Amino acid sequence: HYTYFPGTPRWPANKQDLTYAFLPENGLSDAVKTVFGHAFERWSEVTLLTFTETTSYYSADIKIGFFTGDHGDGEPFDGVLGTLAHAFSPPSGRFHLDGAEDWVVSGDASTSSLPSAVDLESVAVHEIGHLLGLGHSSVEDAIMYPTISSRSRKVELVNDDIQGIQKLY
Ligand code: TQI
Ligand code: ZN
Ligand code: ZN
Repeated sequence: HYTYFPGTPRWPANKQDLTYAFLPENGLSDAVKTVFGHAFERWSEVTLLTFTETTSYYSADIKIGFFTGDHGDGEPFDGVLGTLAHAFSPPSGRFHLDGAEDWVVSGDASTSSLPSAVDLESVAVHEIGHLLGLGHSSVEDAIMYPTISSRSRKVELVNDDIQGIQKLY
């Protein structure tokens, strides 16, 4: 079953149209940005929320960046595997990914030559759930279940995820 963060934080009702931006210093490719776009779409398809990319990092509601090691928020990244990413509860909008991971942007992590390959869209869909206010789910198939088998792809919301987000928004 789905959960929420303590106090059930959510984006305000008058803020259904959210913007997101990528940390300019990361210089991300269009291919990487497209993966995040698809991940946001999975949540906008089942809610009244919309997600629009903006080039203004500092005014965006959701700020996406890749960082390595200590990056100033008290939750340092740990190199390959371990913590892959973290996102904070609403209305923080901070979405950080570990730049040390072997992110798979297109193609199939399960057939990667790297044993540490991690599917970017799978992690993005999960972290966006956190950004919107979902905690972890006890349903194994749910996007918000707290583990993912290595080198696997899990990007489809299941009923539990959908019920959780639709009750919130
Ligand atoms: N990052 C953890 C996560 O996003 C961070 C975390 C731990 C957390 N406890 C939390 C976030 C409680 C919010 C609330 O769950 S992670 C997965 C999964 C991670 C893990 O790097 O371990 C995914 C990131 F679910 F597969 F284990 C993405 Cl999909
Ligand atoms: Zn961080
Ligand atoms: Zn999580």
